Amino acid sequence: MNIREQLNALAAERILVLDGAMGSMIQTFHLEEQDFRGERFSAHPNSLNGCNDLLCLTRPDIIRSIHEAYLRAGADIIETCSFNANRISLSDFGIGDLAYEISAAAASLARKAADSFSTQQKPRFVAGSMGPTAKSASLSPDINNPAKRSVTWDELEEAYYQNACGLLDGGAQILLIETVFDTLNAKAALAAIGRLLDERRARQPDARNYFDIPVMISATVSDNSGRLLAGQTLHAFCISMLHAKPWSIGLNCSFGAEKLKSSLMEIAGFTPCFTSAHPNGGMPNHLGIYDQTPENMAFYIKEYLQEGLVNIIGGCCGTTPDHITAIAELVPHYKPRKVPRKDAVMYLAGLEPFYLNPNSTKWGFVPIGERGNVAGSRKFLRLIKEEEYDDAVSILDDEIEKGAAIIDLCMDNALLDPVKAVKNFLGLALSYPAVACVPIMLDSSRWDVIETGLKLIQGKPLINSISLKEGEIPFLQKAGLARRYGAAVVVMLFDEKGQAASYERKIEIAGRSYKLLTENGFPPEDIVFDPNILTIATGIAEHDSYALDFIRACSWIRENCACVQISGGISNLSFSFRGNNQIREAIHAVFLKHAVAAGLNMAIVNPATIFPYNEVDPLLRETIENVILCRNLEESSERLLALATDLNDEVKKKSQG
Ligand code: THG
Repeated sequence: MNIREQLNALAAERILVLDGAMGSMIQTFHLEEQDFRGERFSAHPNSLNGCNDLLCLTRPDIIRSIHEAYLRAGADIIETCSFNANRISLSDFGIGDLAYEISAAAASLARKAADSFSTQQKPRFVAGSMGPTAKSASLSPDINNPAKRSVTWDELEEAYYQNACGLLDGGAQILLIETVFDTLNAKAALAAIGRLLDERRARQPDARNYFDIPVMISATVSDNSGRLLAGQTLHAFCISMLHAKPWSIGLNCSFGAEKLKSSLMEIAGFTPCFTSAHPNGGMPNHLGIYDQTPENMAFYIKEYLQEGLVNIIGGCCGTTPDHITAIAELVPHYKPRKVPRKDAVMYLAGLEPFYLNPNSTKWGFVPIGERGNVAGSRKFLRLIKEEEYDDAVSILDDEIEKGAAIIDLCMDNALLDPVKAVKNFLGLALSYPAVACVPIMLDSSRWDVIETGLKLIQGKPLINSISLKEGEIPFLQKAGLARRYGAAVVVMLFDEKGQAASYERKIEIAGRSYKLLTENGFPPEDIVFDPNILTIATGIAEHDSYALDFIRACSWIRENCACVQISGGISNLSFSFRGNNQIREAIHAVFLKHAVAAGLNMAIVNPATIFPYNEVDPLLRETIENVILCRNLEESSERLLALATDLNDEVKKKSQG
C-alpha cells in the first residue's frame, strides 16, 4: 500500500488527528536572536528573530521536541515547521535562497519524530506545511491601481515548487497547502505540486506509486461573511480546487472552533473529498494571547464530530499538545464524515459558484455574453484600444445584468497586444464585483493569451478553445494544462484537415475528441463541444445546411458523449444579415429553439437581444424555420430575403421618420 492507500484505509475507519500549533509552542521556549542565528548565521545582516522555520536548521532539537509532544498527544499526522519556508516569505529575512534547504530539513526532522512513534496499529504521517506567503496574487496593493499585483502567478508557482521539492526530498508524505486566503495563490501551489509530481514520476517510473502524494488544502475565512479574504465564497473556493483531486479540503486558523462551524458545514455538505479542520484555540484575548482551554475547545469540536463534519481534525494558532490530547480523546467515539459523490455536472466559478443548470435560466440554455470581444463589438474594440477600461468593464456589467452567466473575453486583434490587453484589462475588471462574481471564458486563438488569463483568475474559468487542429499531441497537452490550471475547455470541432462543416465531419471529430480526452482522464462534464455555427443564407448552396448540420450534430453528441456540454456562437449564424437586427434576432430565436431541443445547453449570445421564439412573427418564423431546417429551400430562401428587405425598408423609413 502506498501512503494514499494507507491513509484512505485509516480515514474510512476513523477520524484522523492532526497536530496543533508550532508557533505557540516555540514561544514557550523564549528564544532569542542568537537561538535563531545559531553559528551558521551569526553574521547575517538581518534580524532573524521570529523566523521559526529557520529553527529547523539552527535549533532542530526544539522543533523535534515539539513534534514529539504532539505525537505523544495522539496526532496521526504532524505538520512540518515550514509554513514560511518559501522564497517569498523567507526573503523578508534575507534568506530566500534557503527555501529548499529549510523545507527539506523541516520534513526530515518531522519524519524522524513520526517514524520513532509509528506502529502497525497507529502509523504516523508527516504533512509538509505550505503557507500562503504574505502576498496575494489577486488583490491589488494599491487602491489607485486595481490592476496592480504584489506577486505574480509565476513567482508563486516557482516558490511553491521549491517548497514542495524540499518537503518531498526531506520525506513528507502529504503536502498541506494551508491558511489559503487567496485561491489564486493556492492554484499556483497546486500547479507547482502537479508539475513536480509529474516530473518525479517521469524520472523514476518505478517509483510512480510513491509519488502519488495526497494533497490537503485548507483555507481560512477572515470575517463572518464566510468568504476568503480575496473574495471567493467557500463553494467557489472548493470548485476552484477540485481539478487537483485533493485528498482533503478544509479550514484552519480563522476564529476558533465555535465560529468556524458554519463555514465548515458549507464545505462538508458539498465537498467530494475528505474534509479537515484545524481551528485556532478560540479568539486571542486583549493581550493577543489564546486562552481557550483544551476542554473548552473540545466542547466545540465535539459538535463537529457529532454532526459528521470532518475526517481530519486538529488545531491551529494557540493550540497546544493538551488541546490535541483533548481532541484525540474525543475522536474514537465518533464516525468519520461520509464523503459525498460529485455529480457529473459542470461546476465553474468566479467569486461565486456556478453550477450548469440550463433550466434555471428562462431560455433553456446558459447565456455566455459575447460583447467582451474585440472582434465582436466595435465599441468594445474602441474602448480597449483607447484603454478606456472602466467603460469597457461597463459593457460586461451590462451583459451580466441582462442575463449573461459567463463572460466571453477576447482580445485577439492585429492592432492590439492581446497578452498585454488581457493582463491589464482582466486585472482591472476582476476588481469590479459583478464581473468578478461570474466565471470567465478566455477566448483566444493564442495559447499564451489564454495562459495569461488563467494566471489571473481565482475561480474556475473556461478556455475557448482547444481543438485537434494541430493534431493529438498539442491537443492533449493543452487539455493537460487546462487541468493543471483548473479550467474547463471548449472543444471546437476542428482537426488536422480543418473545420468540420458537415454533419459527418462534426460527429467524426466530436467522437474522436471525446475519446481522446476521456481516455486521458479529462472529466467529460468539463468538456464543452462547439460544433461550429457557420453563416447561413449567404447565397452559396453549400452553406444552406450549416444550421441543420449543427443541430443534428448536437443530437448525436447528446446520444454519444455522456455528460458533456454543447455550445456555439449564435451570432455567427446570421452574419449575412448584418445591420438587420430584427431578422438576426428572429433567426437566432428559431435556431436556438431547435438547437436547445437537440441538446445545446450553453450559447455565446448578446443576452440583451435574445428574442422569444413565440413572439417572432408567424410568417417570418415559418420562413426561417424552413431555411434552417432546409425545407423547400429555394422558395424559403427567396422569401426570407424578401422579408428581410421589407424589414430593412421599414427600419429605414422609421429612422428617416
Ligand atoms: N464559438 C466559440 N467562440 C466564439 C465563436 C464561436 N467566439 C467568437 C464568436 N464565435 C462569438 N462571438 C460573437 C460576438 C459578436 C458577434 C458575433 C459573434 C456579432 N457582432 C455584431 C456584428 O459583428 O455584426 C455586433 C457588431 C457591433 O456591435 O459592433 O455578430 O462560434 N467557441
